[in-house]
Amino acid sequence: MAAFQVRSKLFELGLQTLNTGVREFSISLSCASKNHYDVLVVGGGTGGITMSARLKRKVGAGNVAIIEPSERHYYQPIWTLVGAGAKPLNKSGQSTASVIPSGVPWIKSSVQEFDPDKNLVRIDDGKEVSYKYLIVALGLQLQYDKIKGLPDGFNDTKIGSNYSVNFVEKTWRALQDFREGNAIFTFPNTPVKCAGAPQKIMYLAEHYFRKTGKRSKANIIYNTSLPVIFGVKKYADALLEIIKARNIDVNYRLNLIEVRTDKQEAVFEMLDHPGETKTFQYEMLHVTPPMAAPDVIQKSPLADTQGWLDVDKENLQHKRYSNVFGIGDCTNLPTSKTAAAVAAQSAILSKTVSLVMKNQKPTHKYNGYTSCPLVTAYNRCILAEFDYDAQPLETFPFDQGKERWSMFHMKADLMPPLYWYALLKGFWGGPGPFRKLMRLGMK
Ligand code: FAD
Ligand code: UQ1
Repeated sequence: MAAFQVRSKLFELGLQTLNTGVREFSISLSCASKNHYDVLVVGGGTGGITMSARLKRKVGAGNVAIIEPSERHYYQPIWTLVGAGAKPLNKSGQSTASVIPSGVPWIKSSVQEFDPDKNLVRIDDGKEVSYKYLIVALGLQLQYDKIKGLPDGFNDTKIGSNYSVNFVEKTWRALQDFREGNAIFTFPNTPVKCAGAPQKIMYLAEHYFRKTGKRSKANIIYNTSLPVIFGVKKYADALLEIIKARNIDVNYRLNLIEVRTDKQEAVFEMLDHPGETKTFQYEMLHVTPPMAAPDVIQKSPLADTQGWLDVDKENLQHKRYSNVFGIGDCTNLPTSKTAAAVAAQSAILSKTVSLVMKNQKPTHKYNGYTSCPLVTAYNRCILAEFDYDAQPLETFPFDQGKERWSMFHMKADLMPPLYWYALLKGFWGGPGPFRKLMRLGMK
């Protein structure tokens, strides 16, 4: 029996090697020779990999290609816990080669220019890749350099940022090194991905200081550009109660513009008092950087006036180029930018693309579903889920506005496998069907 198991494992490994070999061959072959694809996916992050898996099933592997420059694909949502020292960074990434659906050619390059009137994109070496249908999934750009003193300031061990693979471990260092003074957490004056993440790390820090006996020496301060703590009233009310109970200071309409590491000072502009600033001394600083659409979209005819990919909010088709579609953080969909939103969008977008391919009108409608697991301690989480109207759209048959142990474990232990083995494989379109099932017979 044991010998049989060993033999079958060896056989499996052999097949895997063979598969990898064939795949690598097909990648290099296609890179070298082919420059036209029925479906071209640009960006191999959450949305790009998910859509290529779904579209491969529709049109066949050889007819879909992905353009993506990075060697590694990251599960960014876990960085909240990496920054708090609760998960290791190395488990958050896998090689890009391993997440690209088998047989789908990987063009390892960056898109430098969109030319949608000619149905093509230009990549690093000036080469043109043309398409019949284009899926844009380029995510967004982090703009640390818009804050004076950054990114160099990250050399100071008191500053961290969960938003970047390069700086997330610095958050954990700063937490551990904290002795006495202000622990400051910021929210910028731009759209961001996962709008809850800038404050999740603050609740974790507060809990960490309590666990390590440093709480009485810490002033915890949340300086946000927004006029509210969170955009959905139900969850905002719950968060404000936690903030009060944990003695956290919140300052609204403050935007970080400068970091002076030599004096440990953070300078904020007062958005409601133009020209005025407020300076805070910090012992620890967590920076959420300004964010924007990638430059390559901003300078293209695909952008809206703010630079985001201009798509229809219901069917995700580009508003002017009917063979172009968008998903995820790079779009101007008026909802919170999350992987959960990408999941729900992917189910709609694959139906939209199928119908457009058959010259039919898209019929399925995205309702703006998004979700933000608001981690409020090392063992507690409020699972926010809502739609375009900022109305709660909850999956579970209990009040998700309460901090729960179960929701923490869902975030920390169930979401990563759901991401790697269901979403990226094109089998997870969000919890919509489960919501209906769980709420059967309820209001
Ligand atoms: P990305 O996954 O960022 O992918 C964009 C891809 O495009 C990248 O691979 C990039 O290399 C590539 N690219 C960029 N420019 C080019 C170019 N010119 N040419 C070719 N390729 C290019 N979401 C949740 O649902 N729940 C959470 O709890 C959560 N927490 C988060 C916590 C943190 C700290 C962070 C940072 C994010 C969190 N998110 C969360 C958000 C989630 O990770 C993103 O919304 C999601 O990854 C967006 O997917 P995307 O495909 O739009 O962009
Ligand atoms: C989700 O679908 C998703 O994408 C895989 C996330 O990103 C990691 C999430 O954080 C959440 C909360 C969801 C929604 C899933 C359920 C089961 C409510």
